[in-house]
Amino acid sequence: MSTSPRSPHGGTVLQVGPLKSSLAQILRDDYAAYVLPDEADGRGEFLSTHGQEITAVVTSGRTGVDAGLMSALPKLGAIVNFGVGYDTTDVDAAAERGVAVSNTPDVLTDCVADTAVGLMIDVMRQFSAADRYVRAGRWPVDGMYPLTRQVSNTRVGIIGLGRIGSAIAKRLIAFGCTISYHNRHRIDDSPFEYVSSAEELAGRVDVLVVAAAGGPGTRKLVDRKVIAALGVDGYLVNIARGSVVDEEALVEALRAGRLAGAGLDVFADEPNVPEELSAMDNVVVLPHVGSGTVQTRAAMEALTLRNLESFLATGALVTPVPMPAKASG
Ligand code: 8YV
Repeated sequence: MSTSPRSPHGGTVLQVGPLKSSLAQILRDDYAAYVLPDEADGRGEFLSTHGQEITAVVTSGRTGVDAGLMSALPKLGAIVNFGVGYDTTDVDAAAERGVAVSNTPDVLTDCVADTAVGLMIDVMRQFSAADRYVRAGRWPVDGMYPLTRQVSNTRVGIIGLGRIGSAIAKRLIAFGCTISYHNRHRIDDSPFEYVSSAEELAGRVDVLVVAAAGGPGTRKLVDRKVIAALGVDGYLVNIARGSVVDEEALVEALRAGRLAGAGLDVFADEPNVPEELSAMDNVVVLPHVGSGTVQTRAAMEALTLRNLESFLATGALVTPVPMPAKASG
């Protein structure tokens, strides 16, 4: 079995899960990266033959690296994640093994914030539904489209006032919106009102925007009670992770008319979207396109490669994620 570096940049690289095609090609052509087979049989054979060689993995938030895969890669030093969210990677297991993890922050903030505002306008003004109305030839037959809800000057609550949450707030300030937020911690120098629970925040606003990181700490943070507090005139916008919202409770509330509408870029079981959501005109469903522009994806690709190259050359990542402290003993 070969243990000498396979990549001309040093180390041996493994691609885990599908990646942007130009990135996958660079990994293959310039880094001589292996690709982890999808099917269980091929994967087992690949790992027993090559698992010992791998020093760096490149993956995305869609796939990630779990503890089982990490244990089959004993020389792994870094997991380089394409995307800001890395909830599909087991960071506790990575910390235990001394494996560093990087993501692609900042470069996608503007596009994801644009998407949140776009979803908010779309769901409140019903542009997608009104577009369908025109295309279905209903305007000359049924007359003017029903009136919708004003976006400017509304009260918006943001769950997760990090980079993306703050960029959403900045945009909505220009719309005259009043911003308040809920976060793990109060942000000392924030100009916005901090609300200590998601439920209380939901009860105070017209629109609740979810911008919190996914993972076990935020699982179903927007639960039945939060949705009930948002109420019949409230709108939910989610550009974070489907796991942050109790999707079943959301569908039930929308079906019963207990929520005015929802704008969703992310879902609990992507790419599967509950049929009921797709059928409602007061719901806008997008196929997880938050960062999906040519410019932003190119910047994400470049930052992913900078992290990989830096790790292979120096052992340090450019944009490492904060790691949990190693369990003692
Ligand atoms: C990406 C995202 O589409 O960055 C993230 O966390 O959700 C999106 O920007 C996705 O992770 C790429 O696979």
